[in-house]
Amino acid sequence: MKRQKPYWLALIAIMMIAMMAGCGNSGNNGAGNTEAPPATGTANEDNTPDASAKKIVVGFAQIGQESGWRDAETASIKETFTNDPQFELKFSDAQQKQENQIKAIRTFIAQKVDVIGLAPVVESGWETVLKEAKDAGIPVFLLDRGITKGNEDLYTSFIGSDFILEGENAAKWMIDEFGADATVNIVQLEGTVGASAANDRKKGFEDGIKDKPGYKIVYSQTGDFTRAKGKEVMEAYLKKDKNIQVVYAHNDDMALGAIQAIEEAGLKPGTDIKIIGVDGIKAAFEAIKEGKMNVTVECNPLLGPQLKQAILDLKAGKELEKWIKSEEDVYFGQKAIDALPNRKY
Ligand code: GZL
Repeated sequence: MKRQKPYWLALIAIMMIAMMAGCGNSGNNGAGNTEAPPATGTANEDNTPDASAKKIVVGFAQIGQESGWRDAETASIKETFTNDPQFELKFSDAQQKQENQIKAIRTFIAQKVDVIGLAPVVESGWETVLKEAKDAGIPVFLLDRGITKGNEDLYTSFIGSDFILEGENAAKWMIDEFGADATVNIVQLEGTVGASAANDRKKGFEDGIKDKPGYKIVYSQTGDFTRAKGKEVMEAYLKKDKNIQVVYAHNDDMALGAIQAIEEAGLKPGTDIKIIGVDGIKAAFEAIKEGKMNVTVECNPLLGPQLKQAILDLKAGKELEKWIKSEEDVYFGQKAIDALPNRKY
């Protein structure tokens, strides 16, 4: 009798073809949340990912290296994804240029990555390239800064802080410090022009003082989130006028630059002029301990773990929040001094 080819060979062939068809990028349900990418590879008995399993490839388009906060965020992302064998990280640094971030996203699309992470340097101008990612079925997560409202269908989730609340908290500390009826002249050092973190920290702070007629922002200028520019803007202002009681800087790096300028102008930062920063970098805690700075409103840069969890949740088919918020605090006085030894960045 002619040997029949075992039918099970045909069955394996069919299964192999089915498995091959299941790989590749996920579909897109068009609602901004993308269907979970197909399960890839296998796990060992102890549920550790099998080294031969297809890695989840993450393309991250970072802004640059403008601040201590940004460096901490980059370190968190690199540490999170390079230390986990389930993932492969492709990382790009745009040197503060939106066109470089857009180029990086297009490269990630061409490379057919599984997920794209983006810290958008400014809010506007993302619609075209994020539509390309969506059409390619690649889910996008925004990290730490947002994009123009109305484009929620172009990304899965925004992982980051409530910048309006941070501005409100800065104003609240100041009013508690001086009193509701005080006369206070303020210099505001704004972040990068067009960045959501700058727009919203400005809005929150100005909303916080709008019913306090004695509180006046006598000068408001961008320092582009850098220490050097923060110092430059403060130097120029102090040459014209020294009758200010507060500097409100949209990040600690600009606050630290302003501190240098105030000292070089012969005034005492932290005493003659109160200094308010945002971020909570270690150098700000040290300046508070030295009495040269008064308060830092924390903004958490250690977002790598939250991004990784969101990607795994998406892969598992879970519904994700559109805004995955970071928990933060406000540090001043003895509370800041006590917290300094435990600060991670
Ligand atoms: C906030 C982040 C801001 C920081 C700055 O999420 O985008 O950008 O506050 C950084 O230090 O430059």
